[in-house]
Amino acid sequence: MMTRINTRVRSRHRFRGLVQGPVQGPVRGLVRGLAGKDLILWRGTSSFSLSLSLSLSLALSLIVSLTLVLAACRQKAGDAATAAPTTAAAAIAPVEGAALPDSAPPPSFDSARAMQYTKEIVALGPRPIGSANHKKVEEYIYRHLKGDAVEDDAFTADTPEGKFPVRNIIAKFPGTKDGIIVIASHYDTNYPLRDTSFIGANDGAASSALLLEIANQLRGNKRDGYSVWLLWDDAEEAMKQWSASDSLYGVRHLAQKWQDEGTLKKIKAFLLADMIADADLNIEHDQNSTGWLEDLIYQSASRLGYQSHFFARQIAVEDDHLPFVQRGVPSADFIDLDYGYNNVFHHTTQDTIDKLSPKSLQIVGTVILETARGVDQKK
Ligand code: 1BN
Ligand code: ZN
Repeated sequence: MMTRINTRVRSRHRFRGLVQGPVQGPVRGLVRGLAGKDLILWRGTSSFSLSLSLSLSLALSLIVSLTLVLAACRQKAGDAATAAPTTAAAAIAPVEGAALPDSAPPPSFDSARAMQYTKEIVALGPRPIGSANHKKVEEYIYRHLKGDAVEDDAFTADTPEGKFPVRNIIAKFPGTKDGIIVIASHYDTNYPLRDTSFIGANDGAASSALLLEIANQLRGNKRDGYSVWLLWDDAEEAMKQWSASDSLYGVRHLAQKWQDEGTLKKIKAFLLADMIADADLNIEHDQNSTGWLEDLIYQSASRLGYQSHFFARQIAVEDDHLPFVQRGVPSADFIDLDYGYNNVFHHTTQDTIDKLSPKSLQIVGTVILETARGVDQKK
């Protein structure tokens, strides 16, 4: 069964094609074309036609190799370009005091391991709040955080479908600086789709797996910068119809709790990951996120050579960062809401592991960590 839930994206501009078309399309097309031609050339039987075929094949290979090298050079140059591009990216300003030394190595991130975690979470099945599978995912996350400083924020949510237990899980990794960077992902799956095979491979599983891999990178040595708190938040999804009161149950509770406890004012940045593993990765330029943090994200992506996956489109996204934005915490949402043509896989049973790529996990994982380093250095 294919069920589709309404999305709530207000698109202001659409200029995706301008950014991505010239860079990635032609190279892929050429490789596919060559494979087809090769097969035809090798069909000849006489030695003359065979050697002619060989020569043609060699010549063609040479041309194709040269073209590929040129295309790769062009892509590299495009990725590394400092000149103002002709898209939304042109509006991204450098973040004052947040420049990173060029010598700093890129952050480590094991994307194969993150992909394996994604598969394991998906294998547990649909995980709507209140279900046995939901409990299994909680246990799965705890198992991977053995020995870490873990806290939870458990409460009962009053929803249009009744009362449900909700649990936010927080793993705390200390740093040398006074302040906190929160990196978050929801782990529940869509409740209205609970009786379908919807498993949210991209929607909840991949970003939760990404956080588990970030935990692996943080574990063991004190971070040279702010403390990082990893947050697996719960009950992000609406129970019936998305509204301010029917959505984001976990983070709304936690933001209020951290405000009451005085934790909120220590948070230097709240970085949210959601829907980040689509093989065709296009992270949105979210208008609800904090401007300077979005600038820093683009700067970090550029430094790693990944900016072609960022900010081709500007939209305003309602997601788990909202209760923090509303309380004045600098916040940003790493989200790709173009999952399949026109986002057709989002909130459907087609949100499955085959649509995802470890490369996308790598891109988002390292850009998040690079952005955290930029936050550490911001004056
Ligand atoms: C993201 C993943 N969301 C729910 N599951 C929130 C959302 C839905 C954000 C639609 C924008 C559009
Ligand atoms: Zn969802």
